[in-house]
Amino acid sequence: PKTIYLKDYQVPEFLIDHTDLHFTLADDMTTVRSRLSMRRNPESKTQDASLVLHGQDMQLQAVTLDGTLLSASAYKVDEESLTVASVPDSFVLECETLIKPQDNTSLEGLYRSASMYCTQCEAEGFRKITYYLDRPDVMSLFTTTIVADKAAYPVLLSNGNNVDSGENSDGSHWVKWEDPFKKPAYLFALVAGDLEFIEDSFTTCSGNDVTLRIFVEAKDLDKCDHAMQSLKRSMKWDEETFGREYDLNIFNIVAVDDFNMGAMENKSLNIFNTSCVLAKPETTTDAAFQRVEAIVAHEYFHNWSGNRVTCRDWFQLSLKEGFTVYRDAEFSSDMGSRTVKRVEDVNFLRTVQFAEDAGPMAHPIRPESFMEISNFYTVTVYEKGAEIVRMIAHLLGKDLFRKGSDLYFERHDGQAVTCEDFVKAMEDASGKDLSQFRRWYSQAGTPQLAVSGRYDEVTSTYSLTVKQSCKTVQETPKAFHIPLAMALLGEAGALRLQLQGAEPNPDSADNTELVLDVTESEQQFVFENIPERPVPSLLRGFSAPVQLHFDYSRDELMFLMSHDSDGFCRWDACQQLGVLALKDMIAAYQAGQDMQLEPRLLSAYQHLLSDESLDKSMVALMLSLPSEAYMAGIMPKADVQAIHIARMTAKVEIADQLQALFLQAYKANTLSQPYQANEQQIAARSLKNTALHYLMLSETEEALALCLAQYQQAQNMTDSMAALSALVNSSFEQQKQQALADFYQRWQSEALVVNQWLSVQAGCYLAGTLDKVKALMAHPAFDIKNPNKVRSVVGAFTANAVNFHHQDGSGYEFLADQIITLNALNPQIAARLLGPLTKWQQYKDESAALMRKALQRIMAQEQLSKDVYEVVSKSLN
Ligand code: B3K
Ligand code: ZN
Repeated sequence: PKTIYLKDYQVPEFLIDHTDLHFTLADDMTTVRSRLSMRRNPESKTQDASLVLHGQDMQLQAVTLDGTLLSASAYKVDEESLTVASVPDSFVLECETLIKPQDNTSLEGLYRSASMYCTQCEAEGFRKITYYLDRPDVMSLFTTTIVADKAAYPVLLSNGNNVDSGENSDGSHWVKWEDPFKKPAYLFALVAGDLEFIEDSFTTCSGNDVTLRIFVEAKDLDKCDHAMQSLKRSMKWDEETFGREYDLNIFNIVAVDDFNMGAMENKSLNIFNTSCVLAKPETTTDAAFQRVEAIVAHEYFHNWSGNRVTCRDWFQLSLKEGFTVYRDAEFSSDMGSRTVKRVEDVNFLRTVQFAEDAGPMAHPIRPESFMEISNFYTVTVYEKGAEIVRMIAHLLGKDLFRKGSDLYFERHDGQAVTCEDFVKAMEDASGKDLSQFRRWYSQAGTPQLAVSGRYDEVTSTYSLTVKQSCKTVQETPKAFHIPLAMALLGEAGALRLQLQGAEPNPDSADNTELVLDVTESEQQFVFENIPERPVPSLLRGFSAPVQLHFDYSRDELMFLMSHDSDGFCRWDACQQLGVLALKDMIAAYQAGQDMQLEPRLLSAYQHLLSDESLDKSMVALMLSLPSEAYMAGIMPKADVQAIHIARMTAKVEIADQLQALFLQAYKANTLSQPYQANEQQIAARSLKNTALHYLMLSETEEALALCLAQYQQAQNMTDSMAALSALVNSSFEQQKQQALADFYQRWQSEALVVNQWLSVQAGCYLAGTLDKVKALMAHPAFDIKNPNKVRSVVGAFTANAVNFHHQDGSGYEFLADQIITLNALNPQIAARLLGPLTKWQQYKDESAALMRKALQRIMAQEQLSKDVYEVVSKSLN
């Protein structure tokens, strides 16, 4: 496969003013007729070029140019394109193609899911529907006519407004849709099926009424409410927070079972994975309720950050994704607890994105090259991209950031633009210089920030020395502009900060936090009039996506954990104490010595469990030790077995020592009110189920009774799954088998619940899980063509570190087998599943060698898809 470079970008040679599509859906074959009104792009340097359209996996029937049928010699077709040698400056091109959605297992382009047809075009799926200029900087006005059997497909949807419809004498019917907004082909969508819908409406700030509909299979009609409420909250929030109003009178969401990712922001016709839209208490966990709200918001927000203003080319993907993730995170923070949301996001970023940035697939948020763009829908482009936008928001402050986003939307409405255009709008609106800051867009890697502090009693000064460095597999980047939010904590609270050489800081309450501009590889900041030796509170709110190193003593971490006014830093102090405690135990285990649990951690947890005034969600988060994945990421040549054993030993010790407190927390947080997915209830359930988890680790009869009672009496999926998961990971064999059987029996007709059942088993950390996983893949509930099932079994297994990294390499071999199978069926999913294998450099030599062996076996396959080839070849480099 060939590599495509950002530096080679050229404007399109042709433009498409109008795109008129006509689909006839039939069981054996779908016929697509397109009518494209095209002209040469006046901005293109080549004004005599042949017309080259993208297209693959279809059968071309006829091509017409300005009404004349072209003879076979007038055009050329190959695997990836249609070339018409000679065209005038302006013309109408018509194509008729045949496609087979029923055989399309890649779930890209037009495909069938259960009894419906649907599309997924981003990034380059439209070219599997018809020949086209399938690139985001070609924006066109679309009309779409769909013809299908009326009984089987009563609902026919596409983008924009329904402008006409009718019936034919053969039992088919047709609907014509017209989208008044120009858009790139990746935002095109079509749905046909026997669907039902719920309807609501929203009146925009300027008084437009918008009809909102969520389409699902009839059996899921009772699970749409939460998504609808989330949509309405999102629409309101975007008006209030970003001044963005919806621009059509109709907004549709459709749920489909077979979907490669979470959801897709097609103009006015968002298509969702059922797992990201359906929710009701009996079947859906709290976490999934929150995910539905966040994803509905995310896709809705794309209407402005993505659709009205779109990307010039796919290297600019973070322009819409990073910005939209930032927007949805702000929305979620406003809907619930800001601190909890921040901790969860940072925890994810530090565990997953830092690992990507340290591995062979590391890339800047604006990549410079790719073979297959689908491989670049990454945590780096999305989550790190959102952190870069967050830093801009901090550097500018709330009002100037809003001014910047207003300017960006106004200046570029209807255009396909670049990350540079975004930064420029922010600069122009604020007057701030972001030149050095731009390096975040072009340089990969996680900057390391080594900070040390020195207190001078004689001069009453405190100096912070900050050194930054960054290494990636490919290079050593130049210094980043890093906003370092900090405070200095004294015995009685945060100290007033007066930075040497800076304007005097007015004596007010809010001058106890500063954002230091770290711009050089080494810098010193001296604070004056510091009356006592302080403990620094650093990187508050996680003000930059960097790895902070400060040599805190364990007592200082204890102090920060209870005294820092920054919630993120309190949580992180607890995590870092956990890291030190686990490192001690890992070292002891590896040296064959007794593992001793850091007593401070125990007393910190004791304190957390005893203080009723603390936020329950935060307590639950702080009671969770750093994950095995996080530990593996910060320990060179990670020894997964040692990490797992040390961490389990620590947890069991904590469970045994604090049993009474866990029991008390369990009881105090057992709710009697009916389920609501609100902040307070979610917090209480999360603390209660954390307590249950620890209680079950002690494996007492009392804990078992509690757990079984919870399982049997649960009125919601959060409580049932927590109990089931505790049982599955326990040694109560008989009760476990009984609960698993009962659960399946009860929920077998609910696909999303069955997926949770699959995943709790695949994620079991006990020995023998791989055999169970193999058995699950033969279970009737499993289907390798359904990405949600694959993620629930294979994905959950690879996240199950101790089993996936079994020293005999069986986990790696199993994954390689699945990737080889999926390579032929669904290359995007295959490439995505490869992630864990590509990180071989993180692990101890024996594991790394076995991981490479599995990668080499995949590499040796014939007919590797571009997707898989790119990831495997880069990770073997
Ligand atoms: N924009 C889509 C992602 C499309 C992925 C294509 N491989 C969903 C989202 O980010 O909102
Ligand atoms: Zn997105």
